[in-house]
Amino acid sequence: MRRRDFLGVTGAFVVGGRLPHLASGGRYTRHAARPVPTPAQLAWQRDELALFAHFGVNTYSDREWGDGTEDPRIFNPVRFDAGQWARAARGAGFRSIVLTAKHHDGFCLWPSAHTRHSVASSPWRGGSGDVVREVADACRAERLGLGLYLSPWDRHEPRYGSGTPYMDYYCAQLEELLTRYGPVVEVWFDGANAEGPNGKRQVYDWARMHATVRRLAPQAVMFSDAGPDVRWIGNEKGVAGETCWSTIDPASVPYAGYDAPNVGALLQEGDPRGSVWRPGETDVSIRPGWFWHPAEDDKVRSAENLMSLYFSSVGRNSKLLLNVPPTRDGLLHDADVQALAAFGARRRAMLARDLARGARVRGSGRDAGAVVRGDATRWWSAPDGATEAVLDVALPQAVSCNVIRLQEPIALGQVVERWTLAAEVAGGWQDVARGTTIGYTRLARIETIRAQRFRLSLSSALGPLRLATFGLHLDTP
Ligand code: FUL
Repeated sequence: MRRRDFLGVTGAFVVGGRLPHLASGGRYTRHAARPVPTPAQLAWQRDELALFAHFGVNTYSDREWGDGTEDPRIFNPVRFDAGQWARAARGAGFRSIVLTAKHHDGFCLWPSAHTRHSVASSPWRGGSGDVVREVADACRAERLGLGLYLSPWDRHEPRYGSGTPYMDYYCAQLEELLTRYGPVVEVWFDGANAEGPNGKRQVYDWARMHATVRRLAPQAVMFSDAGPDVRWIGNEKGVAGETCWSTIDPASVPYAGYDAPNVGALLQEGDPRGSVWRPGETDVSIRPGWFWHPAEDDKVRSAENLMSLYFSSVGRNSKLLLNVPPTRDGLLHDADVQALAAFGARRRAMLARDLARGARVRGSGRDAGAVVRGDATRWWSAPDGATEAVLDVALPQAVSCNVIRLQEPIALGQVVERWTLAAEVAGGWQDVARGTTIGYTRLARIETIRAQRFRLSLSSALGPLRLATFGLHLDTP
């Protein structure tokens, strides 16, 4: 397909600064157009790692879900230091912190003008503290983005279940959060929707919630099972699908909290035929619970375990949102800080050395050498119309590696459906890895091999075939 064909067929660029849609033509007949990410979705994905911080009255009551009757006076993080959270996050390679400004119990970590159920009624800092402000300031100091979780389910607020009056309350709180604390990069909507203090259930006005965020924080991505910008990955185990498309059919998960037998798998894998770009976010906790519990101090995931999570989330075209819950002191626990640091060091060491960098790459099409230049914004393109292609990679000498890193230039969409990697090892050519989707990043772990020549076969694609990165790494404990 020639470039002018697909511009001519659609006849237009997409509004909002996006790249042009890729329309059908020539031999890419399965789809009329491939969705592409917005700049905010692209930036969100390239960050790879975000830290989740569940903090609130549950931290003191030792519960996972408060029932809304908690006395605000239990909240007193006497050694509170958001700088400690942000430094631990930054040092381990995380790029943002998503804070539970309000969880299901309704207690607000900022002094909201619309309720007394907040830090203002706690003894912390004599009732003049503001957790959201201090986390926002700490994020700015460490050059981290700020994300906020505002639970729609509110088990304290009497207006919950009343319809519009509760939505007025909820949106007024969103407005406080999105206007007082500087730019917010992510708004996290939880789909939980059970009864409130009056035994009534609230019908959430998602359209109004989304419009409020778009108006006040156009730069933010919104997360929920149903997006609209970023989707839940369908489980809390830290596992994206081996096959993971960033596209989905919006009708298949119409609203957050939607329950159907196949929804988990659908969110985990996405849908190659999906009409919208809605990449998956993998949220998982470093401990068994989301909130801090003293009994879980010896159940913190190890660096090895966190590496596995990295491979099963970021390495499968998702983003990792790792929860590290602050303690009653208002600090991250030493065990968690150490695990984060060890994970960060190991990930950095693995990525710092790309053994394929500068290799000689042969393949038909344009600029095969781009895949080993370490610049994900440049790519190799297979010949027009090709839905399969081979890249031959020859290194100056044999290397030992156990991780393959592939990236598509996702600013142009996601198309690869199947790939195989062969290497010339002692006994001859052998297939060493194979997979389905690539997307932003596919990391494949293999047994350590020593080889000098590799052959990547891309054997099926839904649109123009391109690759931005072919990387080889060695991950060592
Ligand atoms: C769930 C909530 O019910 C949990 O408490 C936690 O916040 C998790 C991230 O989302 O839906």
